[in-house]
Amino acid sequence: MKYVSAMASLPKGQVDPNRAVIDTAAAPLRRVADLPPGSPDHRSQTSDPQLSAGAALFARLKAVGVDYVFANSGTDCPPIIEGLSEAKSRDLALPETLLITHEHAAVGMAHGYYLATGRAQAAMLHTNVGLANAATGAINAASDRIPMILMSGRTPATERGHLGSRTFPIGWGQEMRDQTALVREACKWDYELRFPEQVAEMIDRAYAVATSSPKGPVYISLPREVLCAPCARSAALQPVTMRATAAAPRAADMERAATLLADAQAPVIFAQQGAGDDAGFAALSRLADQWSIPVCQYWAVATALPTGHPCHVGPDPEPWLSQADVVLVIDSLAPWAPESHAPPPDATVIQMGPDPLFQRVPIRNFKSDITITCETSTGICMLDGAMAALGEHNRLARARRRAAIEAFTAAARAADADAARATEVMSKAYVGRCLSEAIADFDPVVLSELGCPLEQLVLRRHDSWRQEPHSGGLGWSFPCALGMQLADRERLIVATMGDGSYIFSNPVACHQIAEALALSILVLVLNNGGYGAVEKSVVEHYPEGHAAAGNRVPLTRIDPAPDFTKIAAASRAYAARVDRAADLPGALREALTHVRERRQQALLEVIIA
Ligand SMILES: Cc1ncc(C[n+]2csc(CCOP(=O)(O)OP(=O)(O)O)c2C)c(N)n1
Ligand SMILES: [Mg+2]
Repeated sequence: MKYVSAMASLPKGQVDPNRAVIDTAAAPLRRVADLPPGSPDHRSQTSDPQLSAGAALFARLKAVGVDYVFANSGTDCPPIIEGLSEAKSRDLALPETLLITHEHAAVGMAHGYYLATGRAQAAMLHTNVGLANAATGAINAASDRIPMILMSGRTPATERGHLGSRTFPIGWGQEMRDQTALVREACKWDYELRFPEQVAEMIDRAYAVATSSPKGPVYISLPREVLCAPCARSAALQPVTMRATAAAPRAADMERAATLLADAQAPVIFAQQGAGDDAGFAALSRLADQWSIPVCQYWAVATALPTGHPCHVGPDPEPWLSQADVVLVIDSLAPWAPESHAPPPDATVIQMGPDPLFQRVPIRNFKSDITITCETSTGICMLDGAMAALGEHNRLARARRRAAIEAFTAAARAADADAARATEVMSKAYVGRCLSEAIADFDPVVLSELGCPLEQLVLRRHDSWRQEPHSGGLGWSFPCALGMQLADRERLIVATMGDGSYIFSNPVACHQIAEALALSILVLVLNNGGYGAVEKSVVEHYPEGHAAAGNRVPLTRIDPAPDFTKIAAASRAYAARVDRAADLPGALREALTHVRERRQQALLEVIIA
């Protein structure tokens, strides 16, 4: 049944008679059957091919480049589900739509899919409640600057009289004054669909804004009556109207940065978010190597250099920062902790990246003498080129630095190896080293959410490691791994996480999704019986305090713990528990056999100190 607006109520000359227009504010909707036969409104509704707005929505998502809509449905969805079926029956090109059984997982999968492909995806959520479940994932996506289109239904505005009006109490129960407020701070842009014919241009704009630099999630709210209304098919299928933009640096700033770094006596580079892509990774490796500049990854989220690179000095800003004369900060939210570290007051600090001042963060006062807005990889490549053009600068200083860096990294790697020794109760370091050996022959991606430490892994690619975003919304790594595996079924994806983080991920939903979509990831749960990070934080704040003096720091133990292997086994995963250090290498081999050869998801619960 088709509904159109009463066009008589719209000012003359403002309406394209070939389009169905809905004016939700002013005009009551009328059924096509109620229009006088032969009237222009009736003709425009019956002779012009039309689509429901719900159908147009999916076709448009495909047109802009969305491969998957990670969806969780609800009573706001009839026009969406009907629209999808309608679009299918009309042979429109559509994205894959997947039922994802928890919204947190839906957004986490879009996050992982983007990391694996560089292609932004969409999540369809149920009104305010589904959106609330997705909010942590949206905060994480914003922190990692992951573009995606988040959409949720809006409870019907009308209480009667329209297709899509409220039908039972949930229509009132889910009403909010400002539904978008649930995710607005995590989103770059948001909009509530008002007219069905806006669908195409709204999606074009949403996608272009999300994927423009600095990238991030956007949100669209979709009222049910508007989705039920028709729009012109031709408008929905017109060519995409808007394309994304990228950041480009000012050449003069780049040259100044290159000269400063080349002339420096004690330069240092910070790069928390990695090097952007293969080209950026190779350029940073070359630049650091040729100029003998230490690269520090304090609280790394992604790898910026191969882990074995001679200039990869690890996570500690000392001794480099306190002696530096030139500091290059590449896309790092908090490159060091001002409470503990600082560059000398006269050091020159260069900050570069897609949003080098992190403009949405209210307080972030890291000095920036030269500020360069650029895509990370492009900026590194340009800097590498500009420095290479300077030739044989500073050769003596480079050689001196090289010797100091190599002595430092040799000692640091010996200490890492020592920390990874097998002990009676396993450490995270030991698990990390065993994992690294077990996966050495693959081209893995390792995710760590309070899981295996970067220092213990041998990694060679820019995209072979991710840590949880700095927003710290736990439960991120499991769904992120699922999204990565969906994007690349041949790659080995290993999600390593704490027992707390595993529970935050809604593991029942995640294992169900892995089975339903045949995503054979390996999950390592490092079980220390609770919230080790919280406990550590309490003891560091109050080393002589009452909490530290007691047997147990309150509010940090998961006791009794569930049997993690049974949660996985409920979805027919391969699952095993490892208590003894000596058993871990064999257990990893066995789990990998299931993952690689039998294409079965696997979980190892590893008991650690
Ligand atoms: C959604 C969410 N809730 C709570 C926290 C606070 N938090 C930070 S670390 C942590 C403990 C994590 O425990 P686990 O994953 O087992 O790692 P562990 O610290 O024990 O190594 C918690 C609860 C958070 N970051 N995110
Ligand atoms: Mg724990």
